[in-house]
Amino acid sequence: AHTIRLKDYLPPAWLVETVHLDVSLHPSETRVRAKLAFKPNPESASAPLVLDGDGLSLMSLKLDGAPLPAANFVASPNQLTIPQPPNGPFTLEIETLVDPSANTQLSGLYRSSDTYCTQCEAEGFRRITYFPDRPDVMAVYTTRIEADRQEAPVLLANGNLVDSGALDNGRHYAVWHDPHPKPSYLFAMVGGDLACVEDSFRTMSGRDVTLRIYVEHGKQDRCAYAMDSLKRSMRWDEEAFGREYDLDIFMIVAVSDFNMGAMENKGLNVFNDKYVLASAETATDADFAHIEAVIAHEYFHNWTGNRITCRDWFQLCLKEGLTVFRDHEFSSDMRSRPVKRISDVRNLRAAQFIEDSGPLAHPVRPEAYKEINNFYTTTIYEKGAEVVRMVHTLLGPEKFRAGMDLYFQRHDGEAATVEQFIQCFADVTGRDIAQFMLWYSQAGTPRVTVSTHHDAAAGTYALSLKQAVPPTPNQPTKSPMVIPLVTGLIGPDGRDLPLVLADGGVVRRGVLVLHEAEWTFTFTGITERPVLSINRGFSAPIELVTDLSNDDLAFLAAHDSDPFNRWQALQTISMRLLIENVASIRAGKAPRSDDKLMVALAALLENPALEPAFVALALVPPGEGDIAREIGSDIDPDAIFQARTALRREIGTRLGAALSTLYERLTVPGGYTPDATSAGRRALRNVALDLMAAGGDASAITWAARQYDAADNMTDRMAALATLALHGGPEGERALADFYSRFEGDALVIDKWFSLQATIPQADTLDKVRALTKHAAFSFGNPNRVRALIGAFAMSNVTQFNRADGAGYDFLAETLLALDPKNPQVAARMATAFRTWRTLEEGRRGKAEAALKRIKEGGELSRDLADIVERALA
Ligand code: DPP
Ligand code: ZN
Repeated sequence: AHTIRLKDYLPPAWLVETVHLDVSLHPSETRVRAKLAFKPNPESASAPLVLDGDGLSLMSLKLDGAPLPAANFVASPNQLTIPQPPNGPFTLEIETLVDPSANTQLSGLYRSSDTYCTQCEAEGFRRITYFPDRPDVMAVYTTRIEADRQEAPVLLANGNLVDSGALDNGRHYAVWHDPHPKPSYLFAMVGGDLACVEDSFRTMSGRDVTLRIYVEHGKQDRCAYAMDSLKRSMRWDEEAFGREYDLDIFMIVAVSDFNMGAMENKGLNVFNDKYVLASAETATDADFAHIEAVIAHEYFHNWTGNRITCRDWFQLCLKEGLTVFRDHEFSSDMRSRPVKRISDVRNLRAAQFIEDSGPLAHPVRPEAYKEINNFYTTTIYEKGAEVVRMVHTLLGPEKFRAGMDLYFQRHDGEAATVEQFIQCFADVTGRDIAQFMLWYSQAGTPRVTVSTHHDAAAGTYALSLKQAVPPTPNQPTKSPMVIPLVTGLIGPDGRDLPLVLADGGVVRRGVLVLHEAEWTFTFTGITERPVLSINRGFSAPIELVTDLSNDDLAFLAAHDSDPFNRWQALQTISMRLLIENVASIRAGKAPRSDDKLMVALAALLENPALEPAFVALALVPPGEGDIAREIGSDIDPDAIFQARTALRREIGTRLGAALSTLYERLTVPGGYTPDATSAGRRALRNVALDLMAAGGDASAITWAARQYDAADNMTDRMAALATLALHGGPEGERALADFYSRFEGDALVIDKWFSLQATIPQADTLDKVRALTKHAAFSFGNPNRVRALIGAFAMSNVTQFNRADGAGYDFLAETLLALDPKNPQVAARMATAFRTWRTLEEGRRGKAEAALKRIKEGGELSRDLADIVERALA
């Protein structure tokens, strides 16, 4: 397929001022009449009119009100060209016919359980009508929808409702007008028989906004948390960024078939129902936290994405990285900041660092793509957010806010670039941005190596830093980056020492900035040997290698004023042990245990000053993927699993008494509430239970069974189920069967049942997963179901997906070939499970490569799947 490059960007030759859509909904023959007012772009040379399409049937075409003779245009399903358009403004009336029921790709106009809905990002609008389907063409939309009143009593589109009424033959219509010019990817419309929950919000300037969440009938009682999250998001954006909502109504529609998490269409967000629906009985604490974060994320897009959009898709991080940063900050303010930061970094390492170290690595702003849908990645989103966080760290909160204010003021209503965004921060500080831009253009995770030297006689402490960015696809060599490292030196009494540089320089807010490939910072007035705490709060998204001893790390775990580094210190000690034990296990030797680690973990359990959610995170050893990344090559997933299991067993047995005390003490009184404090207690209690079971404590199985039966909420029930399924033998079987019959009618809960079974690290799991693909509740047509079963197996069951006999790879290959013709986006996303294949030991590597080649040669692949497979093999 054709490669699209950033350097080839040209402004559009034609702009669209207004779009009038008239859509007559029908299950298989929906008629779309689009009236588009074009005008030449004064900033570009005159050119033919070339409109994008995707699988369209053109029914009629008029220019300035008159049918256009066939000789004057060329139409195919994927393009409409008018070689010689008028010299000035003109209108085009395009009539197309689309089949929503046949749309299994879930891009464009489709049906989800009888509801008509749309998904236009990135390039779905061209599946509805011919259009210059690119984000720098921004128009004012008026949408008239007509439908059978019985089939679709609710008719929604972007903006404000301006008209509605009855028609003949049981049909009716609604007209929506959105006064804010927007790119086509933000268009949305919905038609269906939906229930609605309504609330309102008074904005900072005193305007009342109607808030509505539309869901399937009978699900209204599961919207309360989403609605509350929306109101808190609206308030927070006013307080933290001065941003007010700008229409009279804000609507969210929950649908059950959705490729992404949710979509920020102007005034009409469409959501995957898993990020809306929640009740104590059906959603876990993690689900509640995700709902809060996704509701906030989509709402925040109204300013970072919609009011200011992207000039082209290479700038995707401009809206996504920035909006993720904003939703992380929101959740930090709503919950515990340190706990949020630790969870975010854990996710970053488990997904982005892995992506960044393999064949799918790409810069935060890519320079070329074949299929843009494949670039909605953790690098664009999460690393993109880290880059914005570094701007915040480098500038401090006041200057950061000033830069954001300038960005909103300068670019409101525009389609902007990453340079324009960063320039705003340069302008408020007078700093040069050239080197910082490398974070957008260079892929790969920088590795910073730290060595320290204390000279007691001179009272100096030298901190030597070296950075290197590893090669990534098409980027063999790299330049040094700007790396902000929040740093502290901790004295023997556990307190931070003043940071005074020998050259008289001042360290503001503890931020040391590494600009060079190598640099030494020397501090004075340091008479006693301090312990270094560096990259506090994970101030830069880097791999850090230090010369800290395990005793230093244990000291940090106990004394660091930075909670992130307290957690990190324990992770580092564990990682060192795990890596050593992986090597031992492969050499046929027994893994060793680490008394000091156990003492440090025991101290956590006894420290009442620590938040339970923090302790819960600290008790979980580094994940299998992290350990593999740290080892880097010749990976044996079974040895990693065994080393990690041995450590969990050790924690469970050595700390058993303290864990069982915690389990009994930490019960959460009263009924279930999803607040962070209660959730933290449940998290710690459930981690304790699972570690006791991992330690082989038979009473843990009894407790888990009791907890499973007695739970009044999904968090405790699901945690007990997971412990039973992993360690409980027949108790596990019984509980899984019970869970299914309890929640049979509830698809989102049954997804948890599929996922849990797919992630059990046992030899018969693949057979069970194969059998579950035939289960009545499973469907390849529903992305949530596919991700719950196949995605969980391929992405989260490291040992069974990477079976030594290659059967896990074969299963995924077969499945992807079957899924690709139906839903290429989901197939391509799951194919990224192969992204680490080159790091595997030889036997598995060969089998994974063979499976990838089988996919590649498996027939007519979608552009989405072909792109991932080709890059994985390159
Ligand atoms: N809906 C996706 C998101 O909000 C893509 N824009 O990230
Ligand atoms: Zn987004």
